[in-house]
Amino acid sequence: MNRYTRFGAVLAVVGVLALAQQAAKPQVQYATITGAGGIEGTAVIMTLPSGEHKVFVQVEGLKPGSGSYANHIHYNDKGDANCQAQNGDKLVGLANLVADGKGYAVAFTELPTSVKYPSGTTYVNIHSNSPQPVGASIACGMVEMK
Ligand SMILES: [Cu+2]
Repeated sequence: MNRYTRFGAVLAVVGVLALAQQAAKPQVQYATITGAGGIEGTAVIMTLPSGEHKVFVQVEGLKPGSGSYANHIHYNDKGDANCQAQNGDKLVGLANLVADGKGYAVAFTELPTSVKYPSGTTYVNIHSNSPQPVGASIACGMVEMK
């Protein structure tokens, strides 16, 4: 290998690495969650190049030790799902949030590539857990592109 071919080989490797890095960049969306009684939290939705989604939800201000809370990504066919209107009649299920002794909860959900992220606006809803296991919304956040 002479100097020039070696230089060319290095350039090629750098180029491939740069492309790989670009292709591997996940897309990130997030939601700032707020609710009555000082409930607040954040959801981060990472979409990997493979189409897989990783969803992290953290919330605080729940009643300490108050059990598990259903939470979902809500959307609708019209594409205008909105927290205030609570008009997202379709949903993507997420792992339950379980309130610890301080009222904190964290949940992580991996959605397979078969789950396409809904089009239109979406929101993350946290539901009350009493008297029924999946009650009305107690906190919500619109999902925005980072
Ligand atoms: Cu829901």
